[in-house]
Amino acid sequence: MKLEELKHPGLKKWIEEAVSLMSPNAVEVCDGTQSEYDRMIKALLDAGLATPLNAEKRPNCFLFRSDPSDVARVENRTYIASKSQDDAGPTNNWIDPAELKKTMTGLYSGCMKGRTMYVIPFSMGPVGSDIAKIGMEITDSPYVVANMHIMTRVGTKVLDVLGSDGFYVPCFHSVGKPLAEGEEDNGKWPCAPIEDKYISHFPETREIWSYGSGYGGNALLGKKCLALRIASVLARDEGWLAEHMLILKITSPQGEVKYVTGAFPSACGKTNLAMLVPTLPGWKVETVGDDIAWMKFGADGRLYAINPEAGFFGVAPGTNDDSNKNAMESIKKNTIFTNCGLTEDGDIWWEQIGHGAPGKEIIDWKGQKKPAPQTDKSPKGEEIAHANARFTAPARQCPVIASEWEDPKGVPISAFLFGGRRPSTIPLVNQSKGWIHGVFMGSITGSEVTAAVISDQVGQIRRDPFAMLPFCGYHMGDYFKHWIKLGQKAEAEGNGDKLPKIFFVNWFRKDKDGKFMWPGYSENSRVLAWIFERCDNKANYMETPIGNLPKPGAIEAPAGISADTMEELCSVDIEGWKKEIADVRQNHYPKFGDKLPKELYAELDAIEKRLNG
Ligand code: SAT
Ligand code: MN
Repeated sequence: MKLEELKHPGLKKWIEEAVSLMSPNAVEVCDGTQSEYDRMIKALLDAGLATPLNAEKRPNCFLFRSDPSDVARVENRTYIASKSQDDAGPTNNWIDPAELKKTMTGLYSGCMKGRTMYVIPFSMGPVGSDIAKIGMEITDSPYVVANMHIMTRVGTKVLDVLGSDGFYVPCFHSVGKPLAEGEEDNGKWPCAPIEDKYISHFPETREIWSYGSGYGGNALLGKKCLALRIASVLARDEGWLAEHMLILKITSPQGEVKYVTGAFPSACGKTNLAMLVPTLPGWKVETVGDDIAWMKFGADGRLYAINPEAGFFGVAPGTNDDSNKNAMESIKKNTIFTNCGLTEDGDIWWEQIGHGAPGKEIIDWKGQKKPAPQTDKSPKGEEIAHANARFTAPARQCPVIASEWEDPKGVPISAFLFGGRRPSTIPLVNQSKGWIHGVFMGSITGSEVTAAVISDQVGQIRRDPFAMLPFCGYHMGDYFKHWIKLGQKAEAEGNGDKLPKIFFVNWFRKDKDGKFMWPGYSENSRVLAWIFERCDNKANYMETPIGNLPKPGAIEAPAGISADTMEELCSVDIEGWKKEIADVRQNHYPKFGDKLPKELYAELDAIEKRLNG
């Protein structure tokens, strides 16, 4: 589509300004069609950046290898440039917006020479949904266009909803590698050196400016940048919630349906939980979303959620038929793979894929030939796939995608789950005593640091409140306050009983020998069933100082788990909790200074008193 055909004068002007700043060879407005997708892939094949996979094994699938300096989100180059530093808060990187725009305008100047500028009109959420938002991403990367086709809804239908004066979030993206006359990418992933990479957010003007990276959340700007960092600010201002949460549909043996969302820090198996295959007879679990939930109150006082995304951008290593059969099914066709291994028979491979690689040799994520692994493991430091290798797959290909996953009005939420990797202290499941106690649970969410992460912090809890620490576009203390206020408002309006119930879960308890006490994965369905029934005030529970826990026998033990283990998983570790409270008081809450809501300190005091009482 041509620039002249656009019906939105503001949009046209914005694009024209970008063209004069970035100097591309050509400009294309994306229409979102299959032929456009195919054209992007063709351009990437011609540039030597894409490898087609075996068309019989993985039809319409392509493998990419990024630059070793460009393999993940770069948190230390990610900025929240609000006018006042205090609005960004202590947990975000801040630069004055005027200064940052000056620096980045310098970088953007002529940055698309030798390349085509693509303008991607995209909708986060079903096109035209009241909860959805429109973004416009200007990019010089056909890889980004192809990924955005899968991850969001792209094209002319979005422009139709936008009309001549609709609101959109303007997003600039450039890989930061202009091409000289006659120069081509020639198989080399284009990006800028780390010190020139910027992933910038301007909350007041609702803008995103990204430069220098072509990878994942740095470049696919609908995901973490728009759907979380900018959307969290919109949600604060407009009275809704933009959360880093999966969305599940649960059906009981009686055919009753409930929807729950859940926030978990990275590496807690969120995508696996989103696609769980229940072991509990008669129960059914289906997927609405695996990463992000946008939630608004409906006229009936209930909270409705949509998945703003249209695809999965999942971590490949560790995904196999046991850990996530439904993800394995979702990536059988029409999928983009990035930084995976390439087998002799033209298929992808990664660590813990569930089998060795066929033939004699394999090509690793850096493009080097290595001996084909006989098992699905590799020695540390010699991985074939990068640890953050990804698949980009359409959500509609998931065998357990819920039929209503694209319902524009969203699905009514009955429960929120919060959880992390906690080898001690935190029970298997714990229902909050009320809304603010639930906000407290969200605020202390975190995982214990293992030797694999940061050596000098092993054993400490790395808190990731609401799993939003890298994704909240404003001060986290104000974010807690926003959560508290939403609950208070619902209660004041007489809708307190319609608020989702809040639960703290922990699949990762270990015994004294360091062995996991709970099998996790499919067996988590037992916990989901208890939660489901608690939402109707059913299922046996006991009141404790830390919340409502399942009574012994309320959750039937999975095969091989003793009654004693179940009891330990569902009991209060008084001494452990006293330490937890002290850690929150001394090391966690003070980080947020004056903005930490007093209601949360009161909650801390109340729990401590009950533990001592
Ligand atoms: O690269 S993404 O930000 O999209 C994925 C992630 O880091 O969670
Ligand atoms: Mn995520």
